[in-house]
Amino acid sequence: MPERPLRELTADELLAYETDGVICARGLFSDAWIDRMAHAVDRVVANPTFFGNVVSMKDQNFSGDLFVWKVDDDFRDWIYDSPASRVAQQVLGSERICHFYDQLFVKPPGCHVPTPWHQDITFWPVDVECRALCSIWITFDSVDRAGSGLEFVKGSHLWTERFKAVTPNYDPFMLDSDFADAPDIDNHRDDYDLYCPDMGPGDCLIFNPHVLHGSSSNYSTETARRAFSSRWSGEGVTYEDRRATMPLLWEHGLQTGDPIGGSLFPQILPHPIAEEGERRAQGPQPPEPATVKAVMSAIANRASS
Ligand SMILES: O=C(O)CCC(=O)C(=O)O
Repeated sequence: MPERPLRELTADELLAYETDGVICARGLFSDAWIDRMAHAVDRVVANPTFFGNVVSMKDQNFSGDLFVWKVDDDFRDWIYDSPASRVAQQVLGSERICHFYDQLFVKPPGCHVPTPWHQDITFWPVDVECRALCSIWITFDSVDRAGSGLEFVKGSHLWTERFKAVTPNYDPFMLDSDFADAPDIDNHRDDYDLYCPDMGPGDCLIFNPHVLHGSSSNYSTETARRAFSSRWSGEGVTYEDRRATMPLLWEHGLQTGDPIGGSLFPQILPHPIAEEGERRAQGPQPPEPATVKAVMSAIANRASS
């Protein structure tokens, strides 16, 4: 069973999550977890997964990766053993917690790749009005705004607009949706209640899937900005087969309207389900070449149509 966090979130933090859509929480994870995952991030950056090679921008030193837990044992253990699921359980107030997926965002010193302003929900193959999801973004370095600290528009999770998913490389596949462009926050910064806390290694941001957020280039010439998000789903989140959402490279067996769960989105709390984790427990599970081929050719067809 997952470990308990070093402390529970306070009532004030839980209230701020509801009103602002984001909180910065410190002191939840042990040094052992922080060290272990910092090393794991370095290893994955040096040996990206198939997905990592697709989403990284190697010529600009930006490394991204997704669903790393399927092939890397430290990331798998983060899901099953670390306190992250329990933190999500507290934030979402949900007894059942499934792991949704993990995503790396690594910007070495001088990596001039901003993350455009976006809402996460439109990236994901779920009903866009589902609220019982959260991300836990953990940094392994000291970050501030100029060092590509993640920045949020407080309260924007309550807006009714849904915006286009925009990736750091402006992937045309993701942009091919009917949602509106995100507002031009950077040129109207005074119009918004912006939040970008200075953070140290092991601090995390916990945020709502509808809150607008983004980050600048890493302007530091000395400090790397290594971070990853683990994303969690509570009760009532349903799968939706919608275009312009992140491709899923593993069979999941879900149809539109089904609750999130199963071998790609395993339940962790109140307890893991043996059959869901069975295949992964036997060893790394890279995607099947046939599934990758089918997904990549669907993307290429959309891009050219
Ligand atoms: O780290 C970043 O620059 C982006 C993170 C992000 O957008 C997310 O985790 O949802």
